[in-house]
Amino acid sequence: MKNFEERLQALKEQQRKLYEKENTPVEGNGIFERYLHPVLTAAHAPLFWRYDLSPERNPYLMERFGIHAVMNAGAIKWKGRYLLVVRVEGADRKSFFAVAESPNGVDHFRFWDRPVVMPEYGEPATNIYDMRLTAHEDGWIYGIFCVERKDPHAPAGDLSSAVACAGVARTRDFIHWERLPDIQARCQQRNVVLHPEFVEGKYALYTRPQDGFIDAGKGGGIGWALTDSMENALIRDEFILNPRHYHTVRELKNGEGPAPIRTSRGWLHLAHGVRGCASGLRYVLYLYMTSLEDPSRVIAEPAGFLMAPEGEEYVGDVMNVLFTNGWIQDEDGRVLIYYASCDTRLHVAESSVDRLVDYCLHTQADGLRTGCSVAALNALIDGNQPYVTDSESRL
Ligand code: M1P
Repeated sequence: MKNFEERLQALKEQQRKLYEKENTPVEGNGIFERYLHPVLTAAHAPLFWRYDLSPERNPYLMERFGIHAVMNAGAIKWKGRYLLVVRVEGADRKSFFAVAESPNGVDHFRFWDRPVVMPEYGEPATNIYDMRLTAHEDGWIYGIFCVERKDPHAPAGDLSSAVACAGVARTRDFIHWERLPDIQARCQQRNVVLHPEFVEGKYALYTRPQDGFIDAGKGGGIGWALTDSMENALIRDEFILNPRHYHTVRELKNGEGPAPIRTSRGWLHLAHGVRGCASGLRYVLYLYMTSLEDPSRVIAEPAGFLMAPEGEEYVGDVMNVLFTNGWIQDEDGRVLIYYASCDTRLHVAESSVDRLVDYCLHTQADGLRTGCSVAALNALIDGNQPYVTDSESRL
């Protein structure tokens, strides 16, 4: 084994290379381009988070605080800076938030020196995760995130059942967070997202009501609720705007991703859908649009998924999972989609508002049965006949 100083130099060199690594887009399907490398991994956590750097206290230069995974990040462009509020998971399985910053949104992400110290509300949380950021027209930047505690009513010996609710905090600098009361609701809530504008003079929330235990497949789709205040947010009258559906990518559950993007044709929404299969749950990402006049009314939804795991994205802590809760729209219309694979690492894909709107408005909707899918394919082939005239063009 190398001595302390040799190990430290080797670790620093490794870290330097990681931070300097450039990312490049990979030509894709026309809708978006994935970038070659993950934007953040557990290895991006600074050495001074993981190691006690004192040769006296830590002569073997051992890791003293294991960082296991980085994933599901809220995202925002703030004062020209690309910021992610990342879910960081330690070796102890607890998640916390930490801000990572990049000059361009696709590489050179570095964590800020310290993790977010999120004030508690009520009984201290066992775990917090998956923050959705919203720069609201009221002037605050809100973060809504999942707060989990052990179910106090779980039978003796059941150490898995949890109670989840939506925690709320707001900030103006991403360092100081004002914790507001958790959102009150008639049932458990996860994947709650704040709409960026007032609707009928109220705050509007995308919700995911969960009757019964979390992960039991009883999540009721993506819901919609209005609340008078975020200082005491209450989900009372709620309806489902984007339900689950048999034999679709969101058969088992779904949840809103980041806050929607306003476009000239409607609100653009990114979400995740979950279905069961022989290898467990499969999480994919999908898009839909709602009306500008009524953001709770769906006006377009392409069939199937926008993104599903590919290559190394299949492999990790929780296999077969893509998840997103952050995207950034640049002034020129570029859209950066931050997505995690297998609850392990964070990636980016690039598209544009124009392309995503085109995809939503011109991709066939799910006909919900196989005959409709074949009819849609045949319509595409019919339209292509003038272009497939010889063997060269019939590729
Ligand atoms: O493990 C996959 C995801 O599972 C949960 O998401 P949801 O409630 O939408 O199914 C969350 O724990 C999420 O963080 C995680 O990525």
